[in-house]
Amino acid sequence: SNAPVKVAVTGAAGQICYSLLFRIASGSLLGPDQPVELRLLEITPALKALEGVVMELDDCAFPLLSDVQIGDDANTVFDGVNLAMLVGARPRTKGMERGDLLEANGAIFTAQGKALNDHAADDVKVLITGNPANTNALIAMRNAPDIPQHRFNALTRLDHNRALTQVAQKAGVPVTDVTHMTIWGNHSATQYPDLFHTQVGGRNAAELIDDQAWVEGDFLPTVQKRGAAIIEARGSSSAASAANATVEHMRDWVQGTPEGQWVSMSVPSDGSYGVPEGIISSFPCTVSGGEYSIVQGLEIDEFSRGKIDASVAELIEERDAVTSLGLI
Ligand code: NAX
Repeated sequence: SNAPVKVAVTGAAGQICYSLLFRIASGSLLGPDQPVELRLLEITPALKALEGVVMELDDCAFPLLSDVQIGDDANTVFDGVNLAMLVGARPRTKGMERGDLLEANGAIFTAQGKALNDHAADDVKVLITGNPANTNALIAMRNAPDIPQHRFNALTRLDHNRALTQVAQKAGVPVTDVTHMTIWGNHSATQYPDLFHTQVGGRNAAELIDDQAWVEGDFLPTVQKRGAAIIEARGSSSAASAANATVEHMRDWVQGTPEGQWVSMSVPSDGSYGVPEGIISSFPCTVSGGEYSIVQGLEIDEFSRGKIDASVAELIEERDAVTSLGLI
């Protein structure tokens, strides 16, 4: 049988991981023939709760789960890992300014970037879910100079999936009919879900729906503010859907995207579509052989250009803020 793939997950006692770990261990990430070893990182006060989660993993008797190790030292937990899913982050609490939030997360992602740099396997792929995801990914990437930059991604797949379902419901079709969705920019309320390249049953979604008032007044704000709507309804932030998106992003990054399709991934910009090099921004991507490529040659109209530029401007602001804090 195959040697186990070592998968590191941080924030392992938190709510996203309460779904995520079970999905990984059951084979949703790497398929039904690939054993996995979980390496779970938490802060010291959460280790006891994490032990309880490990008891539940044990109690599932997952055939593919070869081993589980837990700890509060990134250097040990990340040793030899092939995949790293960085979910744990410092949430914004009452009275916290944006700078405080970036600084608190900076401390986490500088340390975890260095630990990955020094201890992860040579083929490591790193996906950041913890918010502010794009900028946390930038911090980790810049603190891991020996790992190729393209191995650092941030999660905008949840936004992508949210947008797919909004379009499917509007068009009255199954979600599988909706393809070529793109989230551009930052995982934040400035993100731009682009309908102009989306297809519904092979037809252009914007033309088929033909309702710009719905696009601007309903579709965009619903997708952009979905996180807040979930909190309002559920009393806590999206967890199972965030875990699902984290699995799907990493699964596609490892196993590839279907021929003729693309997905949204936040990746280090190479300057495509006028997004400045170096920031980690969401693009339409295909994956083959474990390497992603940004889809090239899409026409961007004036409406989309303005929306992409606004979200990119926010990413540049965040980059400048963490630069002046000395985090990158
Ligand atoms: P929870 O607060 O339930 O769990 C976070 C866990 O991370 C806690 O158990 C905490 O102890 C741990 N942690 C904190 N610092 C750590 C460190 N230095 N090393 C290891 N673990 C550490 O949050 P949860 O709901 O699971 O969300 C986790 C993160 O995902 C948050 O930052 C959240 O904002 C972000 N999200 C990102 C989404 C995305 O689409 N990119 C969507 C969902 C979610 O909002």
